[in-house]
This record gives sequence, structure tokens and C-alpha cells, in this order.
Amino acid sequence: MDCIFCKIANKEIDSDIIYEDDKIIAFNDLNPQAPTHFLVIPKKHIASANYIDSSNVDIIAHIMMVIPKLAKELKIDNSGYRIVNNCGKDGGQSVDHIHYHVLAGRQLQWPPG
Ligand code: DGP
Repeated sequence: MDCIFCKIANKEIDSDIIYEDDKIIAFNDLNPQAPTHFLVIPKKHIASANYIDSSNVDIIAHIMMVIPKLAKELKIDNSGYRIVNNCGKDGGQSVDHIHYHVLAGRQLQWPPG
């Protein structure tokens, strides 16, 4: 499968990795939209939120537990941060391997564009 995030997870493509364990990997976004902007992905390919089910939801739960730990390590837990998952065309998803953006370091606006 020709998936850029699978290649990042397999270290076939270099990335600025900030966290890794047996299930997930986090790396800085190539095109940051905030002073802190990293992505957290499962190593296993899940195309989007539409494909979360009972067989893989444990990995998503794991991502949601690791993000606050990373936020604490990066000292963005007190000022705050935003977790974003874009799903599908209208959601703005451009890479078809589920990923959670974590953005911080500036006042983020709402609603998103
Ligand atoms: P989305 O639009 O939600 O699918 O976000 C995809 C993000 O992935 C976008 O912010 C840019 C980032 N991205 C795409 N290709 C690469 C890459 O090769 N390396 C890194 N570090 N980030 C990438």
C-alpha cells in the first residue's frame, strides 16, 4: 500500500519523531499551523475515523491517553492545546491514514475555517 504515514511509521521516510511505542508514533507536522503542531498516528493502517471499530479502538484510546502525557512533557498542558481529526473530503483529510493533529502555542480560533 502506498501510504506516506505507513512509510513514516516504518521509517522508510524520515520525520521528526517526538514519541514512539509499539502501537503509535508522533512526529512534527511538515507544515505547522501553530508553534507546536505534531501528528499522532497508529502504526497499523486505519484509513480514517470511519474505520474505527471494536478491533482497533484500543489503539485510538491509547492515542488519547498518550496525547495528554506528551502535552505535559512539552509544557503545553496548562496553556492548552487542540486535538483535531480531519475525516474525509469535507473534513479536510489529505492523508488517508488516521491522524490526530495536536496544535498549541498560540490562541486558536473557533470555529475553524
Ligand atoms: P490532514 O489534512 O488532516 O490530512 O493533515 C495531513 C497533515 O500531514 C498535514 O498537516 C501535513 C502533514 N504531512 C503530510 N505529509 C507529511 C510528511 O511527509 N511528513 C510530515 N511530517 N508531515 C506530513
